[in-house]
Amino acid sequence: MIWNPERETLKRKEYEEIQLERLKWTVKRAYERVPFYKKRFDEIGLKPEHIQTLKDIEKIPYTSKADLRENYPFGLFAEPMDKIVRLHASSGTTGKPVVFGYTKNDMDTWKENISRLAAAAGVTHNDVAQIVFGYGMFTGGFGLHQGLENMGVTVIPSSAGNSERQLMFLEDFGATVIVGTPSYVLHLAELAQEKGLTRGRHKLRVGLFGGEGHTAEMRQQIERQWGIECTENYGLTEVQGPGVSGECLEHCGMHINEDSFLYEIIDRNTLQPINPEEEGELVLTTLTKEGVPVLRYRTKDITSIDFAPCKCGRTTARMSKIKGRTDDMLIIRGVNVFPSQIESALLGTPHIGPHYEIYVSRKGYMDKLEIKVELLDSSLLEKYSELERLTKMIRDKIKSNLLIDATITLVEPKTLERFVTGKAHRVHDLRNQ
Ligand code: DLL
Repeated sequence: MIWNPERETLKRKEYEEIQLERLKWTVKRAYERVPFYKKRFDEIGLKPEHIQTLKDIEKIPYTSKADLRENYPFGLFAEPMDKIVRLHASSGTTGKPVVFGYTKNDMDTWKENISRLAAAAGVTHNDVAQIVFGYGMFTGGFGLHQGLENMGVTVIPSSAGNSERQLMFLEDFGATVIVGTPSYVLHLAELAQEKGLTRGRHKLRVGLFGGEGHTAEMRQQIERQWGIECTENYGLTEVQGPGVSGECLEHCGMHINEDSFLYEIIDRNTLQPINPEEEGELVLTTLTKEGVPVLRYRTKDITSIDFAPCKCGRTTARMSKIKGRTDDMLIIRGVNVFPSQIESALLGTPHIGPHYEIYVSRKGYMDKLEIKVELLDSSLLEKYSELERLTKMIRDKIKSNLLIDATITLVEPKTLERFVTGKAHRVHDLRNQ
């Protein structure tokens, strides 16, 4: 079902008209109300009136995470605090986080955007959704919560962690939809299997994933284990949280809420805008945000845009699966490697589970890549020749897909870390320590 046919099935020209009108509105407000943007514009002699076409957005300087951080806590707010009804903060690992405020209208738009992506995933008001995203300053829990409740879905706000209790709710409350990071839903699937919580005892049918990437292989594994169909959605705290885009059941990219976000794709090296159908870094501009408008934010996420019509009937442009973040890309002996490429190469290999850790270290001038992979069955550890064969198979696969030699270490089942409260952290780059 299309949640808002009036807004999700427009002609390209109609989207562009809405975008231009809202872009002008956003730029004017940002210039007049946020000293950071005024200063940026004034430095290069740019005035809001200079933005007359969508392409004119290229005149505006990019905004980076550092710019946002420097304005901690409320420097970027375009509304006084009495108009702000909610605060969220980005999950900064170093230094100060970045704080975002939402007005009542921002909250309504957010709900609408989430309802659209959940409807695209086949969720209806008859569903019972268990949200295993963390609540709190992270936008995942509350973001999905509001949008699902807006649709009339019964929401179980169980948050992340306390996995045994999660499974009890899941079974006893009859959840039909599970909402969370793929890594945590995978962990719950394993635990469910251990506890004999199989189909019949649970009613799950849909998984709504987001907050981190996962490969097609990882998704298949989770779908098989739970017996569900999954879609993913994308977003980031800086421009709203979840709700920027979401996949429909055709599984051919994530439909962008084009009336809320303007997207550009830029070349990772030259930082110049490129044809959005080519792969590059996603840059986003908010089109409706009152609390904290954000102009040309460099997301660091690598994707491309598809304008071809989708069989689902929506006409919104689609983002391809995020290949990785520019700052997660590893350069190993001069070769660019995204962790998602390693995951793709690993999963689908017999005898190994979906858990792995990547270690990159340096000996002298030489980079070393080690991949720890969990075996599905520990009895294999006693069969030396089979272990050797499996190790070689994985090494060869990595070599042929990524052109790098890796050391493969097979470890006992359930010995690698599980990610029960937040996003998965599988890459350890030890070179700069
Ligand atoms: O993760 C917002 C969100 C919550 C989106 C729940 C979807 C569902 P942040 O914590 O600010 O916000 O992290 C944003 O997470 O720049 C991407 O690198 C990554 N990310 C989010 N969704 C996806 C996805 C939320 N579907 C950062 N695929 C983004 C890949 C994703 N990466």
